[in-house]
Amino acid sequence: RRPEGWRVFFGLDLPVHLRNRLAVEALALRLPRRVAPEDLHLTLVFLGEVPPDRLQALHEAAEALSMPGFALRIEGLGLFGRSAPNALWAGLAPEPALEALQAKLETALRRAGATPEKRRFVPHITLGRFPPQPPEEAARLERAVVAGSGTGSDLFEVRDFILFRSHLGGDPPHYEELARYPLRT
Ligand code: 2AM
Repeated sequence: RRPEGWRVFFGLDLPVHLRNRLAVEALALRLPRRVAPEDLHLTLVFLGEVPPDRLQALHEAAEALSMPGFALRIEGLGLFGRSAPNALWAGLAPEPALEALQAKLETALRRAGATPEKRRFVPHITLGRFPPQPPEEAARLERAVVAGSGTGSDLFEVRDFILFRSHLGGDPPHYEELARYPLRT
């Protein structure tokens, strides 16, 4: 029997003006389905279902992290789902401090008993998740991604990261902030 768990992940939120800007961009892209502006985020480590009694150890591991703040730049667009895309996202300019935070957090969470899946970290902000699209719509989205890849570059300060609980019950899912961890050395 699968243990009753909370679906949780660690991530970053975005300043409201950038969420609004991305939401407008998502509208202009005419995505099959969009992520609501208040739900836009960048995932650092996805944990999936965690039994509530294991959460405290993960929370303490996150609290013990000591990392400086940094700046990120939203840049470019991308698709997931090679031949039949099922998500469109905004990318981030390469930032070693982000890679370092992600790696340190993942290592700390593993030590605290979590088992995040070992996928390569591709920093992204999902603007839309949708059923795999047929060739014609796939081609349109690919053209939009190419056209949008040089545009929209926004710098923002990352001062903390967040433990989110994901509620799948509704449509769209709702992300609840459980805890926030300041970045400091
Ligand atoms: P996505 O935006 O690319 O879908 C909550 O589901 C967050 O965790 C989303 O940002 C999602 O990424 C991310 N995530 C990473 N791995 C996941 C997985 N295996 N299942 C669901 N969400 C995952």
